[in-house]
This record gives sequence, C-alpha cells and structure tokens, in this order.
Amino acid sequence: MAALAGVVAAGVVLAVAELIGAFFTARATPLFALGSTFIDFTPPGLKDFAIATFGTNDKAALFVGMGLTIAVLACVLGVVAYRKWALGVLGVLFMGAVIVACVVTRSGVSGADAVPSVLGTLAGLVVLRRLMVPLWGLKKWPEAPAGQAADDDARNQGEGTNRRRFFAAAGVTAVAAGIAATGGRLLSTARSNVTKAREALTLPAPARAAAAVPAGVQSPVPGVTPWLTPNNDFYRIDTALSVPEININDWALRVHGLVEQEVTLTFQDLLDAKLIESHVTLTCVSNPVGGNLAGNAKWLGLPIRDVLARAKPKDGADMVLSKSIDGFSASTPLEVLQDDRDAMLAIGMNGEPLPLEHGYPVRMVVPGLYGFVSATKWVVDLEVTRFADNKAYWTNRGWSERGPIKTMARVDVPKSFAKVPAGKVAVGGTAWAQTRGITKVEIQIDNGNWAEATLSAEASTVTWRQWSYEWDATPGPHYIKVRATDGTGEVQTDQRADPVPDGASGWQSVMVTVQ
Ligand SMILES: Nc1nc2c(c(=O)[nH]1)N[C@H]1C(S)=C(S)[C@@H](COP(=O)(O)O)O[C@H]1N2
Ligand SMILES: [Mo]
Repeated sequence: MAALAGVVAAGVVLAVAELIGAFFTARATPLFALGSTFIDFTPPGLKDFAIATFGTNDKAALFVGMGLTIAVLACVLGVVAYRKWALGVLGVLFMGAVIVACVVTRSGVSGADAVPSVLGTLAGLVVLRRLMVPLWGLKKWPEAPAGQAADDDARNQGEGTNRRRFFAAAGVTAVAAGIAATGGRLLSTARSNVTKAREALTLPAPARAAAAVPAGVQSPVPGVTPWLTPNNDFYRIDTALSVPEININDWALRVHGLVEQEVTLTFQDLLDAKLIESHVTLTCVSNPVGGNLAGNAKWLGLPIRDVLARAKPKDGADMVLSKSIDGFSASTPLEVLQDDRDAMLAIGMNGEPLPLEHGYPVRMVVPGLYGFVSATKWVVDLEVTRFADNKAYWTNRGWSERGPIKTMARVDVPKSFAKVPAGKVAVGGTAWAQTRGITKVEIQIDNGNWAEATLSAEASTVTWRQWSYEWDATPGPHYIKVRATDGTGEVQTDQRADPVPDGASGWQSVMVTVQ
C-alpha cells in the first residue's frame, strides 16, 4: 500500500506539472524534459537499437520505458516514506531537483519554466503525506514505524476504517490526477495558435518551378511505395519529444561565424525571396538495409547558396553548423551548400507549409546527405565554421561528422516471409543514390545469376528510382536479393555495415515461400 501511495504521488507530480505547464513552454513539463535529457545522453548504439527495434515508434517506446522507471522509483520512495518519513521527503525533493535540472537545461527554456515542476513536486509531497497517515494507523504490521505519528483520527480508527480511508484517498487522487493531466494536454493544445497560423499561411509561387515529373516514375507493381510520399506518411525522425512551436513573426535565421557580412532573415524575407521548388528524397542514416526511413517530397524554399552569397564565407571555412530552436545541430560541408544541387531553406512540402513535425516554419533540405548532417528542422541559426572547430549533435554522440548517402536498393513487394503462388510473381521496389542517380537494379533469386530489373522513369538524380521485375517462381522457399548501380557506375556494395556511424550498407535479402 505504501508503494501504491508512492505511485499515486508520482502521478500527482506529473499531472499538476502538466496542468500548470500548459501556461509555460511546451517542452518544459517533467516527462518531456526528462525524456529529452535522456535522448541527449543516448549513445549511438542505443539510438540505433531504439530505431531498429521500434522504428518511428521510438518516442512512444521511450515514454513507456520512462513511465515504468518512474513507477518503480515511486514504489521504492513510497515504502521509504512509510518507514522513515523524513527520508521519503528527501527522496521526493531529490527527484524534484532532478526534474527541475532537466527542465532548465533544455534549449529555449527559461528559469521560470521550472515553476510547473516545483509546484508539481510540492503537490506530490502533500499527497504522499495524506496517504501515509492512514497507513501509519494500520497497526497490523510489526514494522509499522512507532514514531511515525498517525494522527489522532487514524489512531482511534480501526484497521478497516484506515484501510478504507487509504484506498478512497488514493482512488480519488488518481482520478483527479488523470483529469488534471488530460486537461493540461487539452489546454496546451488549445492555447497553441501555431497550428492555426500554419493553416492560414498561403505559400508564394516559386520563381523556378520543379522540373516536370515524367510519366512512369511509379513502379507498375501494386504495393510499391508511392513515388511521392504524402506528408502524413513521411517518416519522422528527430530528438524532439514535443514538437517546437514557432510563431512565424518571431522566427529569424541568423547567419554568422566566418562570414564577411552577418545576415538575418525573417520569415517575410523568405516569402519575398526568389524561391525554387524541387523533388528531393530524404533518407535517415539510421535506416537499416531494406528499411523505410526514406521519403520523397516536393520542397519549396530558398537556395542556401543565395543566402551564403550575401554572407560571403571567409577563407578557411569548410562547414555550416545549422541549429534548431531545440538544440539539435547538423554539420554540412560548406561546398555542398554552395554547389548547384539546390540545398534549400524549405518552407513548403508537397504544396503545403511544412507540417509542424517536419520543421515548421523552416527546415533545411540538402540533396545527397543523410538527414542527421543536413536536414535541420525548426532551423534558426547557421554558423559558418570549420569541421576542425565545431561538432554537431550526433557527431558528439559517436556518429560521423559527414554523411553522404550510400547507394541502396529495397524490395517493397513481395514482403519478407510472404507466401506467394507459383508462376509469375511481380517483384518491385525502389532504389536511391541521391546526387549520383540510379542506372541499374538487379535481382538475384537464391544463388542464381543477377538479372536486370526494369527501371521506372527517372525524375532526377536526387530522387529515388523505382523498379519492377517479373519472376517465374517455382514452389519452395526462395531468397530474393537486390542491388543497385549508381550513376558513376559503382555497384552497391555487399559489405554489411551497421547504421552507426555513417549509414548501413549491404544487399537486402527477402525470404518468400512459393506455394
Ligand atoms: N531539429 C531537428 N532536426 C532534425 C533532426 C532532429 O532531431 N532535430 N533529425 C534529423 C534527422 S536524423 C533526419 S533523418 C531528418 C528527418 O526528417 P523528417 O522527420 O522530416 O523525415 O531530420 C533531421 N533534422
Ligand atoms: Mo536521421
């Protein structure tokens, strides 16, 4: 029962902080701050494990893990408080201090944002005390601490009354905490007008429209991923447990560091600039062989080379460290942002303002590089610097400082472990080698000869290219292997590599049973 009291009190800490937190920075409530701090201390192996295991549900998995950890700690604290109240109080205050430390060290969070966590902790203490009193009145257990005064009320009650009193208080408090937490979430959503501002935003027409997409980019095989990924289906990978909410009137991008001329851009500057539109396939370095952490969209934005031309990088600069409002950063080679590949500060995705999860109002899109070294969402700062002088977020955590995308072919149909009827089986998928392009995709059944797949039309070298293959399948278990050749003539390597530190490699092999 003491352990249960601990769990209820912990729930009150989180719920009260959530409710009061609706009036403070969204990222400053205990769960988000604890989780974000945990992510920041994540070593490369663990991040990779989390994504390999949970995919884009990694955040949900983190919350479940955190919930269980907090529940176990709360049980322990409850029992400690029952035996020695002063020690329990110390424990709760210590946990409160840890939460506050996590909150105030978040980027973009101020000291005042500690208020919800402080008030939550105090509320938790009060509840813990109120639940302990009837427990101390239960004289049944020999270890019931003699000195821990149950109040007169509790002392004069019988066992049954104290027990009932405890469960009634615990139950009512738990329900109240649930209501407070839900109310807090709803309130903070209602108070946010960023979603409405995004919906009200009309994007300007580009000065240079995207190149027309040729007919036949889509693989004819049913079930192959759509060539253009709808925004809602676009994979999402980031360290942001709660999505940053940026008001476009407050947004500014500072370009500074090794430059002749510091430049500051407002959102209006972007709307007024000569924008371009272009299809680009984004890929995550954590994508395992055969994985689906890649998506293709039409982006609208300002070429970063235009911004750099105004800032005039100084000799010796070789990198741009882009930073988001929430502390993520990416190191991108300076020359990549200056060449003709159309790296951009994007404000539009598939004809809409960027969705909040994909970087609203402004993100970077850089063809040819994995997202962790280029695709900064919620970007607010570009520091022109040198690789020798500065390290990006994931580089500090064991990943590479550079991340050109490796050539990769993927089978979408049939799925791994599928059962298919004998005869003609349609095989299809996609392949990418951004900035080099895909010139060939080959299929190998079991240990047979490599056979060329039919390539779908190529939109550009910075988008993925789909393919199809007709397989004459004979009954039994079979392996389908796939490999691509890029525009330089290089065949995708069969050398297996893990995603850490600079991207997975190897040929995907799909097992199917032909019936
Ligand atoms: N601010 C911010 N930007 C970020 C990240 C992040 O964690 N924070 N993750 C990067 C990574 S690892 C990838 S793969 C891409 C993914 O972009 P998407 O979520 O729009 O698909 O965003 C990049 N930009
Ligand atoms: Mo990524």
